[in-house]
Amino acid sequence: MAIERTFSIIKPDATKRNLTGAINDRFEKAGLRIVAQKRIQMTEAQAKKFYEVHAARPFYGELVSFMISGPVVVQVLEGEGAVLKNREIMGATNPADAADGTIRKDFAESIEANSVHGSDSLENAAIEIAYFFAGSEIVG
Ligand code: IDP
Ligand code: MG
Repeated sequence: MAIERTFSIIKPDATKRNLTGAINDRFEKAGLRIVAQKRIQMTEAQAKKFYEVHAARPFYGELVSFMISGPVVVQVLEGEGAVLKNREIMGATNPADAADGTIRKDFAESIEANSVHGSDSLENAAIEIAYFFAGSEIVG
């Protein structure tokens, strides 16, 4: 498999509980390299645009409020098959369905406050990375 880059967010529920390092440890132990990272307070406009694909879903408004309820850590992860690998490390959206040893199984509070975001395709990864990072901020 090829070396890929994927986009990751450590969500407000996790930054609030001081889990940034514990989550990053999962990525690094699985062979993903953090090639860009910054802690930011997302604006409402940024969160709305980022989750625009879910605009018609009943949870959209609450999701946007949650994502701006505290700081997040946005990241670029690089490695062999990084997009799929990160989805595996994260686990299922609902922590109740997530496999043992995944980030969401071990850390998520609920289906909404589920600790991490990860791109679902290589195409979306490129779009999401460009939304938060300049090329010069990514150092492989
Ligand atoms: P994903 O993060 O596993 O890719 P998506 O279906 O893309 O899951 O949903 C985006 C985010 O929206 C989820 O990570 C979660 O925070 C939130 N979310 C998804 N489904 C629900 C729901 O049924 N209720 C509340 N929040 C949800
Ligand atoms: Mg998704």
